[in-house]
Amino acid sequence: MASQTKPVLHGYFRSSCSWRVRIAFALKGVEFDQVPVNLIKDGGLQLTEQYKTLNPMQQVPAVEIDGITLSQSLAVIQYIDETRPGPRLLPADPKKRAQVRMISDLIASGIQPLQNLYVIQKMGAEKMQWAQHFIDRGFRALEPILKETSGTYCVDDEISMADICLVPQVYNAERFKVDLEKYPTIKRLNQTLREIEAFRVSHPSCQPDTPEELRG
Ligand SMILES: N[C@@H](CCC(=O)N[C@@H](CS)C(=O)NCC(=O)O)C(=O)O
Repeated sequence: MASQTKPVLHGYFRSSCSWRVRIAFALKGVEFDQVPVNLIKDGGLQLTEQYKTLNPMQQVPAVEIDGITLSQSLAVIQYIDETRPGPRLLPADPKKRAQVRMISDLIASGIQPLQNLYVIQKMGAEKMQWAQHFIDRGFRALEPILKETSGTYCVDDEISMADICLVPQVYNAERFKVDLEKYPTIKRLNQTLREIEAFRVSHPSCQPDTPEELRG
């Protein structure tokens, strides 16, 4: 049962996993509060003992919602979908639903963890090449899958959790200077999705903790 209290997102403006959750809230029209967790300041506030009580993995996001605390953005998105009215984020059709999960997992398990801050910090001077390599590897797999499953959006013509995962991952790819021209379907879907209000209001450039110089 959805409580009257607003959910609280503990996140970081530039974290792709926090952005996923912000998009899901926006698509469903759910108001929420944000508590910034600066992943860089003082070595990373996600590593403090205090934050560890919210998410023992010491990563963002963590979401306080309906009396529970959830981490893992895909679990959060699915909980929001199951408890809030508004457009469904997973299709009713089992085949399409499986395709949405397949694409979401490919990004959330197969790409993002390999270019996450904690991992690339261990790579020293090679961190750019490392991140590019694993994003490229994932996008090479994602491109033919999306060519097959997409309509206007990742799976057919309904916005879903797959789209919620795709756009923040493309943002990361751009940060790490991956050449998107090699991935025309990914590029097309990203361009279409970026025009949608829920993706725009949740963008890293306009969050409460976005530094002045990165605002736009
Ligand atoms: N599977 C997790 C991954 C969370 C994650 O990797 N969060 C990143 C930001 S996108 C993080 O907190 N990184 C901090 C660190 O690596 O120390 C999810 O989907 O929520």
